Amino acid sequence: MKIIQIAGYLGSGKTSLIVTLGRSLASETNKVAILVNEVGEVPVDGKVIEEFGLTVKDIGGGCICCQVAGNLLLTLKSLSQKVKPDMVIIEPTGMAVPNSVRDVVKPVAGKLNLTIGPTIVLLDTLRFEKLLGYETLKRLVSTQLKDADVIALSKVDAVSEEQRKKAQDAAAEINPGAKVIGLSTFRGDGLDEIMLAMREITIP
Ligand SMILES: Nc1nc2c(ncn2[C@@H]2O[C@H](COP(=O)(O)OP(=O)(O)OP(=O)(O)O)[C@@H](O)[C@H]2O)c(=O)[nH]1
Ligand SMILES: [Mg+2]
Repeated sequence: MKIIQIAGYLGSGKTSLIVTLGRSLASETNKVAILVNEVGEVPVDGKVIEEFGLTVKDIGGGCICCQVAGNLLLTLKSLSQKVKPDMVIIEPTGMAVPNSVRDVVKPVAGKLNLTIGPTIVLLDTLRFEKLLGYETLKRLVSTQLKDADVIALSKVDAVSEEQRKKAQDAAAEINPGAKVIGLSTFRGDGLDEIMLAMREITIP
């Protein structure tokens, strides 16, 4: 069971991407489980994804990286025993720090037979200047980007080539080691590259 995180700030396009990828991945032979963590009362994203006939386990509550860490582990344990998917895609809340989630998963990887896949962090090209402009937000968004193995510059259909380039430079400055992919879930840009990264990247 390979664990993949699709992270990024609120509204960066995580769920849209996961639903789109989930459809393609589920049409292949392997089973894909999706874990969505919602802050609010109503697990809207869980419902959205359920409509596409994929496995959803909404772990609700606060942030999976801290308060409900126990639940994340229990969820992974029951998935690995009962559902046995090849891939688990985790969408943490937009406020989560991806390495906190990885820190929860890593210690039990051997026992639960988990492979750690890439952390893919979305950077919204429509809003990146705002996000990186406010000091408090900047700290969170930069931390998210630093934890990325892959940075997806999201919504490139909605910005100019110049804006996209600026976002790419900002991403490369914060995390020069990450693979950067231009993404438009709406138009289809970058989806194949992201699928490839999900299959091929394994974190030791
Ligand atoms: N232009 C454009 N908009 C997009 C794209 N993908 C998502 N969006 C829009 O961005 C908004 C947020 O998308 P979501 O997929 O809900 O983002 P999210 O990161 O899951 O949001 P939260 O779970 O609330 O943090 C929605 O209005 C989407 O329609 C894209 O490829 N291009
Ligand atoms: Mg979402």
